[in-house]
Amino acid sequence: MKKELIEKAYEIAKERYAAIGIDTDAAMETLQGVQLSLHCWQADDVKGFEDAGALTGGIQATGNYPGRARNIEELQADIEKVTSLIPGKHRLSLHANYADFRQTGIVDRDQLEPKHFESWMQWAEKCGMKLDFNSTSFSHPKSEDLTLSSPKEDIRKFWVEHTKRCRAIAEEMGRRQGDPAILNVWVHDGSKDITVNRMAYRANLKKSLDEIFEQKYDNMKDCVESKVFGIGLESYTVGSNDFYIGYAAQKGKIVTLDTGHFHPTESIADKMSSLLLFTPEVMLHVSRPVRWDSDHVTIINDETLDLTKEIVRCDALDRVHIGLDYFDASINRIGAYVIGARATQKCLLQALLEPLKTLREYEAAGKGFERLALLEECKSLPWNAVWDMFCLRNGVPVGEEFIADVNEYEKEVTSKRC
Ligand code: RNT
Ligand code: ZN
Repeated sequence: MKKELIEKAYEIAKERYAAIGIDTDAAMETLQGVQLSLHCWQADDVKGFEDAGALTGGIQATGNYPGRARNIEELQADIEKVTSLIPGKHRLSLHANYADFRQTGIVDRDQLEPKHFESWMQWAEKCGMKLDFNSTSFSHPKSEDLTLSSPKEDIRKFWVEHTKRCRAIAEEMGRRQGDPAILNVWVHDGSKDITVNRMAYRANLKKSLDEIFEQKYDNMKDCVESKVFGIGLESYTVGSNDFYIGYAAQKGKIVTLDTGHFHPTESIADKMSSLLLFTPEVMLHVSRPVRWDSDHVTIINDETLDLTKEIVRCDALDRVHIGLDYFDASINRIGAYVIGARATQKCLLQALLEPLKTLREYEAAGKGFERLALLEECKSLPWNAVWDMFCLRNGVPVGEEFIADVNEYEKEVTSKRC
């Protein structure tokens, strides 16, 4: 795209926004500081490198588009490609089943140590990327319907040990990168059919979490992710929203809100201002549920816009960690990353360009018509010219130009994987 055209459009947009009291350069500066936590698992349909077989835990990556990453080198190459097409600096969120066993030999999940992620840490440092981490209690022979909440003590202990080790790995990542690594704990635990032991399993989960979190760390942060239901686990989810909100509020832990893990018309955006009053920070898994937790690629839609606006309206950019979580195996996977990450950033930019001061003045004065009118007008202000300028300044493709880059990478790299 012509540089002059982008600059011209930006100058006009800048003036247009200035007229409503918005500094577009300041908005871009703020956006520059927001690091998304890119999920490693879009590249390979959540398979990981343990050769564990089918994806379990009630989640599903549907589609069979060719070219998924089959090993660490391919996954790293894909992530490097993705980040070259997204403005700004971002983090990578690894799952525990993506350990590198090439130097160490394979160990089970209750034996994982930082050394199994050494090559990831070195690679991340080389790329200037910080890491986040996730325990993995699915896709494993000991992954029964219940893991951390299991009444079978050997099973429960195995997963407690696994999760403890994940915290130690996150601590090492955080120490090395000089910035806490976020450890997300999501377990699928639940029941397909009616259970008459809801309380007992939840008590087990609480006990397990207490054991897991006993050790204090300085370079990692814990978060817990709830869910409504998983496939084959439709009747009961041990780690429900109420369970984790209660737990996190009591213990000072972070709640992970996955936008696909609530009832279809429930507003996740509305949860921000409540959670932020009672828990230290919030972690997000930005996704796009279509009828269920389908993990479609994130796009600009009302849900994502509402969410980013709430973060900005709560003045909470420094307390909210924005991770992505979707896995679409039906389209080019690199493209899926780029679309979702850029869409999230575009929503954030629109949030940052909101004339909040004026809107709040209207609201305080009871001027409902004026507030609604300005909110409506904002929707069609030239935020996209600011976005184009943001991409230009970051040296990444502007507008739809990245389609050609993704296709080129497919031609040269991913199409050769079989
Ligand atoms: C599953 C949760 C969880 C997973 C990842 C792979 O419903 O959203 O975050 O997507 O752990
Ligand atoms: Zn999630």
